[in-house]
Amino acid sequence: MKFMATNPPTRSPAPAPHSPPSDGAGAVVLERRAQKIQPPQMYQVVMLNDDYTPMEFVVVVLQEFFNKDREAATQIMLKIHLDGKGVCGVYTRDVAATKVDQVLDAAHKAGHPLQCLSEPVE
Ligand code: TYC
Repeated sequence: MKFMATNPPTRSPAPAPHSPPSDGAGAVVLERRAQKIQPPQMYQVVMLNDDYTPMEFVVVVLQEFFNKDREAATQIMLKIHLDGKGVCGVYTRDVAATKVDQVLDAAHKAGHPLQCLSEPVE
């Protein structure tokens, strides 16, 4: 028996384990695959009440960092004032963390004890 490096293959090679299926005539058929990605975990920025931060400062913070109009900002501020805490907005993790930093920084610079935090949304 003679083996030559130039011998043509007698049958087509087996498809690679993860190559798309072929119809045998050279056409490739792509299978529909189930989507595997999940939406990102969202985080809510929660602001806490205190006895010292002026209401007006909280309203301005809600307008400036959470893009609320004056009416919505006032409603959220009053909810926090009455309930002890309230949600300012819902964001992806890094955006929520940035909002918290911005609020704490602005409050610190203005000499107010305003606190806020971010937490995963259920
Ligand atoms: N309780 C504050 C006051 O009476 C107002 C306030 C509202 C403070 C919301 C913080 O997150 C807050 N001046």
